[in-house]
Amino acid sequence: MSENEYKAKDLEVLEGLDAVRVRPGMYIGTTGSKGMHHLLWEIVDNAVDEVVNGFGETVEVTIYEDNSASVFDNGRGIPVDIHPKMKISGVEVVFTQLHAGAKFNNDSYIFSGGLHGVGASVTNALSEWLLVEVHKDGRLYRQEFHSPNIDGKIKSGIKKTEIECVKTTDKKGTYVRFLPDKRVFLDEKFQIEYISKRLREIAFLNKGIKIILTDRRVRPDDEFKVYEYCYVGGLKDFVLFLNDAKEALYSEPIFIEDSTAKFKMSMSFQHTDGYTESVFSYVNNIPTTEGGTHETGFKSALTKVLNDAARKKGYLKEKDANLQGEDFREGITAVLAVSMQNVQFEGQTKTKLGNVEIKALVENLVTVRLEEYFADNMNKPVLDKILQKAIQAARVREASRLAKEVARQKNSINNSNLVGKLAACTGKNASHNELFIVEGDSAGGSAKQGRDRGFQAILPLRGKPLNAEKKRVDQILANDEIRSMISALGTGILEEYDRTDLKYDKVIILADADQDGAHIRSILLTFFFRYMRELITDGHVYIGMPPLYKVARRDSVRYAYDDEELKEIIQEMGKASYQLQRYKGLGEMNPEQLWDTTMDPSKRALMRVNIEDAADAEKIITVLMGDAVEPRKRYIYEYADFNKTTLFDQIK
Ligand code: 1YM
Repeated sequence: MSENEYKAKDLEVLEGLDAVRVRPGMYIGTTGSKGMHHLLWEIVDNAVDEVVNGFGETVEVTIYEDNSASVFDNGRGIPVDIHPKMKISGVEVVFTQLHAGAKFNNDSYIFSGGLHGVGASVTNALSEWLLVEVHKDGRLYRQEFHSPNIDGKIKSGIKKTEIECVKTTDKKGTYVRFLPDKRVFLDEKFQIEYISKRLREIAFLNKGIKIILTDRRVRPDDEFKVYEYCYVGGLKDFVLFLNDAKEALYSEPIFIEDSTAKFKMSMSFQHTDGYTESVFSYVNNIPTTEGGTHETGFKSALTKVLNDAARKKGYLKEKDANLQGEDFREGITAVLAVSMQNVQFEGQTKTKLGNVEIKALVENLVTVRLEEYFADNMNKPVLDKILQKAIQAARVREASRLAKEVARQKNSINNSNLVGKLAACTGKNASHNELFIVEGDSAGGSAKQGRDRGFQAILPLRGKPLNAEKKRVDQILANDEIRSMISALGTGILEEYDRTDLKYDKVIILADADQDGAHIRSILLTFFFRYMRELITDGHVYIGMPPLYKVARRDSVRYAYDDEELKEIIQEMGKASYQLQRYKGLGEMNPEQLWDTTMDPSKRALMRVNIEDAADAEKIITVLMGDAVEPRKRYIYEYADFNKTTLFDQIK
């Protein structure tokens, strides 16, 4: 009960502006630097509102040596006449009544920054002193406020003087100067970089208004520093500014602007050759860092219009899936600003626009205007640039998604994928183990029987695996033979490739010594080159060399690996009779023969695939696997000759 009593007593005491001083955090967030700058933003907001609504052109902000700040606008001037109900001047209402002012029930400001806007009275409450000068109807009016310490108690923002006309003037507008209270903010000082950045942002957001910032604090060169911001291009200038150090894909940012009585929208974007997406959004000049309904509307419109265009222009075929929004936003710099009434903020930091009706409003407007823009033949090069970039982004996205998927599923694929295919070896030491990838089931069968199961594993391939050069990564990974291979090796692919997971020291491709076999070897090498390049560069990939001929005499058998060798053997035999067998494929060898000729480490010949120069190798593989038929034929022909050592070093 005593707690409740305390609260009630508390509330009684906290009348008017004194409440602000007791709980400043409730009104300005913090009593640190940010909170102190908030005092300035309250006054700036009022000045900007007046100018943006067409009653003036210029806002001047000045920071003085005593850490006071002033704001001047050349608008109508805050009303100076006596408020009929409150019996005090308009100026006094604005600076002493919490939440007072036109913003809450007045038609002259349609939109106002002031949701932030706890009002100018908070600035007064947390200042040591505050001075207001109003130039109106040829007269200059002045009123002063202060926060004196009376009998050990601080009275916040009470008037020091009545409003009075001090002289005539030929100016119009409102001037407010105040000193943030050191009893609240201690030694915090105004920071010119922070202030200039925000004022520049306000100038970008409010096309054509002029903002002048002067730093009158003594500088080494004894000159005041003056910043001037005025952007006739508005958000378009903002985007150009943000992209200043970047390479744009087209020179003119796209710009859309529209307004009705109760709603205003302005938007601009430009793509760069980078990869980051920078979308900035605002409501009534306030940054909506967490986005919200306006941003969602903009993004859906962009995605829809560009997907439609991609289809119309043939970038997407009928069977192709739509690109995703993020594909169209890769490298984009976009700024979206709306002005509206009854703003609802949501989210963790209350910086997310929640008004649901805004999504459709923005989406429809952006859709219609973008369609118009891209329908214009003049803008075709811009559209092409955007679509090409998005297609490329989608490819990369898809590749990395699949690589991740493979990595994630590595274990589950391993088991389910290899049942009945891989004949594993019993040895567990990867650095001694060998994997034979064998063309065809019958050769696979012989290899399984002929091998040393202690360290040799066999993976037979049925038919030809997919040509990795011609297929997209998803098609490659849908291929059963390739999935078995990935699973058997254990490393994953692309950026997920992990050499420490490799289960074999030697990966030996065993294919027939004919053109078909050469083709399969090429396809496998292309796959390794593109998806497991380190497997090659680490020196794990080998080509097995089965013999072409068997020369048998009564008591001995010899094998020839090419025609040259055959000639030599026959010569050695002299006049003796012999039996000559030409192997048409691995399948013709029985398990013993396959072991003797091709698998036994003490007798076999292997060629290590050695790609010294990856760029060169890619060229060769492109020739091999690309669409040009003639160079491919020529290459396969040479490649089928096992003595060629351009790509492979022969080792014993
Ligand atoms: C340097 C700060 O506060 N300018 C400013 C404020 C007001 C007006 C003009 C104004 C508003 C209206 C009519 C109206 C304000 N007036 C009020 C209130 N600059 C700065 N400039 N005439 C003048 O909204 O109808 C609040 S803000 F409440 F007194 F009308």
